[in-house]
Amino acid sequence: MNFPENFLWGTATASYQIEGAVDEDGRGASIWDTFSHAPGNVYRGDTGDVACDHYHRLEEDLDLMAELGLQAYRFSVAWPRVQPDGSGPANQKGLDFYRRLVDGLRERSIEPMLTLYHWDLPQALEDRGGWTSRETSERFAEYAGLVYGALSGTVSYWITLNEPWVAAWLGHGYGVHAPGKQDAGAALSASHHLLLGHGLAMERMRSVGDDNRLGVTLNLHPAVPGRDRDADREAARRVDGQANRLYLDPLFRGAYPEDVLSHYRGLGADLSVVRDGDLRKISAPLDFLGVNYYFRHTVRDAPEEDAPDAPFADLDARPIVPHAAEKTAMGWPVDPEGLTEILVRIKEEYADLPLYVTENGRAVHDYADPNGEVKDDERVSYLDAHFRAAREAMDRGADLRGYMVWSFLDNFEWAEGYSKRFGLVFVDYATQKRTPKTSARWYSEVIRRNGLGEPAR
Ligand code: IFM
Repeated sequence: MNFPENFLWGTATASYQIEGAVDEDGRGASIWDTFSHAPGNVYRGDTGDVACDHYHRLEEDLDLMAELGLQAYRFSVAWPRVQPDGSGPANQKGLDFYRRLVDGLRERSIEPMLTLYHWDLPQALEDRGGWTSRETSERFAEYAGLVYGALSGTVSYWITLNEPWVAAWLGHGYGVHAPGKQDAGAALSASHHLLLGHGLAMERMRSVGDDNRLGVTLNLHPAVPGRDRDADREAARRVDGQANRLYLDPLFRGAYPEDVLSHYRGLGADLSVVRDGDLRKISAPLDFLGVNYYFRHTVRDAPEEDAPDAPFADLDARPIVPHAAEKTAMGWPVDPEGLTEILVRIKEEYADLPLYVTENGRAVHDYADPNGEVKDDERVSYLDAHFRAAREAMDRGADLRGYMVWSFLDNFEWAEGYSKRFGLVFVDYATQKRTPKTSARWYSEVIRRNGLGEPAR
């Protein structure tokens, strides 16, 4: 099974999850520094203070990427390295780090794909209302302009936001991510201001006139009823509304889905922060859409559900994981067909534009065996099945141009700390030794052949 000649194979990471060096070279505090240091928020009290120490091990990590034959690398810029308190002139040392990263990638013929926001908001902006405040959208555009001014000549792929649903709802609705709020109104307002920040940043970057490709990354999940009942079908529609359409509709149709707004109005939460002209900016044309895919939501109607930290409880819905499903170490069901569905849906219902899988991968209970090897056959078969599902979507007309496996390295998995490993490369956090897993060697071969052999079992 082959892929088109220019198909881009790579991996992805994010700043707070790998960099460490949180107090160096003028970096300011982010909401994840604050959140992870507050007791009870992260498994075992883990923080990103050191993480994979990538900030100090840049050359070694770049060499490893080259050795594995990666063609692309998606990373994120830490806003508080560039603007320690979220506004004003750039901190040159912060920009220098990303300049070294990008130059190092180019020297090794690896295409950089840059994400401007992967959740590490400067704490100083949070103190002024964070994403519930319109000012943060404006500051984000200013920050985007600074990074673009410094790197637009060497980076061709620009992603404004990573997974605005997660930042808005896990951060402000259900409180399991920074900044830890549990308030549907705050989640709606954060959603809008994130999208507005995207629109303003796009405008700012477009005005420079460089011939780069600009897009945004959404986490998308098909939502299906758990049982053959109208109540479950309705619950799946509500989940689809909040998880998918609340982002796809404004980006591609310039409007918020009325059924979602009406549900939240019933709970006393609204989108009154929207101003005239915002949706026009949000729906400005994209050069590509980044899709992060992990699993499908199988949903039951659950009117009695009221745990404030349970995603979708406010929709009277509960996602279930079918008993028979294969599950990852996160407890997420393995469901490659969902990737085909979501890629085809974008083309059929929204727009026929270039797509990139900007994240996909699985957590495994990895360990180094007595010979020092990490044999993650489950990850190999997971990726093999998902690459085939992506190829199927292409055969059905989706314009998929590339695939970034999550993740290059094991890293800080947010509220799960270091307990969950997603990397192609194993990280021994005590020594920072990197060991490519079986999946890393297998992926190198996929890239070299630009295709797959017999299905992995
Ligand atoms: O680790 C995260 C990443 O930061 C965003 N997408 C999902 C990954 C796995 O949970």
